[in-house]
Amino acid sequence: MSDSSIQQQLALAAPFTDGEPMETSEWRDSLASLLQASGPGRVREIMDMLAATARAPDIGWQPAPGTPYVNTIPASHQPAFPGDIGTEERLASLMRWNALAMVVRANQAYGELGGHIASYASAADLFEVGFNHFFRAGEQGDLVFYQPHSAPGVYARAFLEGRLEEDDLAHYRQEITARQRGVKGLSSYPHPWLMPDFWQFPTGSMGIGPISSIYQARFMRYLQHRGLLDTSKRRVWGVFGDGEMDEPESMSALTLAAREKLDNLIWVVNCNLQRLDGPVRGNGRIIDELEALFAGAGWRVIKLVWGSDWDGLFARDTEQALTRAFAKTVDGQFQTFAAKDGRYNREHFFGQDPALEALAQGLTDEQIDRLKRGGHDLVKIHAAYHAAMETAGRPTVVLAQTKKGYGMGEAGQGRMTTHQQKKLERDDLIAFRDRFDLPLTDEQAASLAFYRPAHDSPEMRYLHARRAALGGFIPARRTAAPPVPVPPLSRYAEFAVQAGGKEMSTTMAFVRMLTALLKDQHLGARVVPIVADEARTFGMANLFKQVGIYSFNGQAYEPEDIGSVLSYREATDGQILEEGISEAGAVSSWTSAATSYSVHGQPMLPFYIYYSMFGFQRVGDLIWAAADQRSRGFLLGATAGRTTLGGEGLQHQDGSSLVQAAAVPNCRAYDPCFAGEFAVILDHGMRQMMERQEDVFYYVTLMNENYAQPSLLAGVEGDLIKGLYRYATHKPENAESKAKVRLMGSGTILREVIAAAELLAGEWGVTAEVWSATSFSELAREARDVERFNRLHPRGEPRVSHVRLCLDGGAPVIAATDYVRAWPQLIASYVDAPFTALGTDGFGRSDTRAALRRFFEVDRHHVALAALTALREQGQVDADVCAQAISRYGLSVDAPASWVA
Ligand SMILES: Cc1ncc(C[n+]2csc(CCOP(=O)(O)OP(=O)(O)O)c2C)c(N)n1
Repeated sequence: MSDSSIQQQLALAAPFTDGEPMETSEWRDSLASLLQASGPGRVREIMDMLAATARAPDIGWQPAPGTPYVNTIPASHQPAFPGDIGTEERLASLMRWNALAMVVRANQAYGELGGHIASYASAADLFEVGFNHFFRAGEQGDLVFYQPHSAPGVYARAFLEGRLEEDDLAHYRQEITARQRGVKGLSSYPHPWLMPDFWQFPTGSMGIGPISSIYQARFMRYLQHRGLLDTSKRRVWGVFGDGEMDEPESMSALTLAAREKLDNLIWVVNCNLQRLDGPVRGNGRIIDELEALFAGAGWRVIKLVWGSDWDGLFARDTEQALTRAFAKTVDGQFQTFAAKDGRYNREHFFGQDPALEALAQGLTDEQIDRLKRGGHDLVKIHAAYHAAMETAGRPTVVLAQTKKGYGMGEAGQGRMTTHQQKKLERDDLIAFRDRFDLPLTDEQAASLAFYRPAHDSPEMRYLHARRAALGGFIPARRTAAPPVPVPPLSRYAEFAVQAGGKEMSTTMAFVRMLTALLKDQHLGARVVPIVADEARTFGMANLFKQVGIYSFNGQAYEPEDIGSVLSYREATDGQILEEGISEAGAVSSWTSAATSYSVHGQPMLPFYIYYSMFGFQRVGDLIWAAADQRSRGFLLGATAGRTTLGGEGLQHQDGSSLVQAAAVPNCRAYDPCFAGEFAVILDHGMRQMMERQEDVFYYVTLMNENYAQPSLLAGVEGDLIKGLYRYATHKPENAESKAKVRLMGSGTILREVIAAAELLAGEWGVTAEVWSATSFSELAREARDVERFNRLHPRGEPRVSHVRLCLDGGAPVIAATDYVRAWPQLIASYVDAPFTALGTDGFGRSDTRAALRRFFEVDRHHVALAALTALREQGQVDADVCAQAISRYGLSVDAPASWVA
């Protein structure tokens, strides 16, 4: 270490002056000589020893959580830059230009399209160093999560790489028009659903990218430890915003990443100090705050604050005036410095102290203006990434200081409004051209011409050579994976299909099927059971011992229940992902497994089972992102329904997850009542996803209510999958009346519906058909298609939906479920008969199942009354009959409705 470097390190303590300066100085000197004589290792030893002493209770010393506002990697420790800086800077400038041109063009043409310039302007160099030196492509490549608002820059690079054409760029944010014109069209943000060959991970919703990246890194370890795939050389990179770090999801798994020693994970936080409205921490320093947070969570933190041209200033700054000034400057002020010119910076930053003034003396205003922040300096960025790659045993975060809207000059750099700046005037465009020395005429700049150098130009040869060395282009998404054979139902679900009246809950049936599937020769190893601290609730404790709980470091303790057959077993090759009380984490794990077919070419079949209330309602946006990512797997909403989960009450009883699931285009949602129905859905789903490779996933509810399970009726499988099949017809014995109703139910309420049909036939002389509605959303989806087809083909043979086919004729339909009425009402407009929906609208509460069903008016008596009422409205029964039913069944007519009570 050089003398000046030692001085620099030691002087970081310089601001701490005290009443005994001589003594302090002696301490500092002795540390300096120790450093010089014995090196940093010895200094660390001595400091550890002193720290241990000073932490004694009667001294009570605690280390300050942060380090000064300077680069973690000193100039003296930087590796040589392995590339051609000039070429890389020129390429970066071209990407900046094309990205900007893409956004401004789109908004000149259609002001409503939106788009962002300033985010990528700040992140361009962070990306470029990654693309030129670190992000590896191919089967053994890295996984990269891109800051969403920087998407234009990623497209601009793909354009230079020859993967996108001018026409594609010209259709940024115009996917529909583009397709009509036979060009690609570029999605606003990374969306695998919209660009399935390109984007791998959706990051448009802040916080989803960060948490997903952690669980992806963890899932790579899981694949490795289970012997399924060698992922040891691969890394997960995430480039995120400093504002984005405010999201709870961004933060929630930091300790997991450190605990599991995920040194395959590198985050780069683009600290441009601004978010959408203004500064991220105007009155503080976000980099320092994040440093303390990440370091506390166990990450390696690399601060990348200042660029190379500050090195000389630091070297000359013997009084540490810079460090002191930074310690006093808050981000709101740093932002103002970014927005203002060199002269302002000279006056207001360097002018605050004679020592600083002296430092700036040799610099012109122009040079001061061009002093780079760390995140805009390729050499410094490379040094930080290089150090991150060398880090063993923990994840790394690079906190890179940048300027938002870098290079946008007056039009945007550091401006409060820069996030949404989408239009630039002619002068601004020409100034940008000059700022980045772009090979464009005034007219080309003003008309926003895209620019791609000739194929054999040095820049293009360089760009291609770099990517070739790193395995090819990224982002790139693989769409196909090897199919995996699914065993016949009879092998794992015969007990459910031929249940013969045996009592069990559908949850128990699922666990039994899962246990059997785990033993299947082909599929078994690919099954990933996932829980968020509820395995025992769902009767899955037997799996702990059978397949083990994944733990990167095995089991370092003797479990209390070691002798038991259900013993708690953690193992490096454990198969269950036990995520603790983090639904966000569990669903992120699920997504990692559910996209493994694409991300790793390894199809996996995840089953995440959870309290249904804590699914779509709690982590709906993560599920939406999983859908965008074309996930394949099963989400199992257990303890589902609002009257089935008796005593748990308001925050546990779920009445709406199915409605939310219905709104996810590639989610197939089912609410089966019987174990045999569940088995058919499971079989169908597995074949669709694992064999036929369709990009769908399943949400299926499971109940904890035990009841007699009938055998599956013969031949109903097809209709059951469509969402509706006839289960039974109850006819009155001596039927005089021709009155007929169709009763429909799903989940456990089907049993009340069956009982209501018996009442109607037995007590009221009404013929009642019972229909098991396994999926209102599938019925509605198909009916919607049919309706649309008929509308668009007025002369064609009209099609008939499954709902219509099942429910032809005018007999009233009564649908009752354990969910809000909106769930059965999904099909209301496709039914050609009077339609009554009963449901559990309102807040849940604790009571017995019977009391709850009475309260929500979904019990057999209310179903029967609803049927009689529908017949009354058709003039088939008298009002007296309904009144009699109310009185016979003791139904309260004054109680407030469940949705107001
Ligand atoms: C969950 C969510 N909330 C809000 C937004 C809207 N939004 C988009 S970008 C942005 C600010 C991003 O700031 P930062 O993370 O600092 O990134 P920068 O663009 O400054 O680099 C906001 C609030 C979003 N995309 N996702």
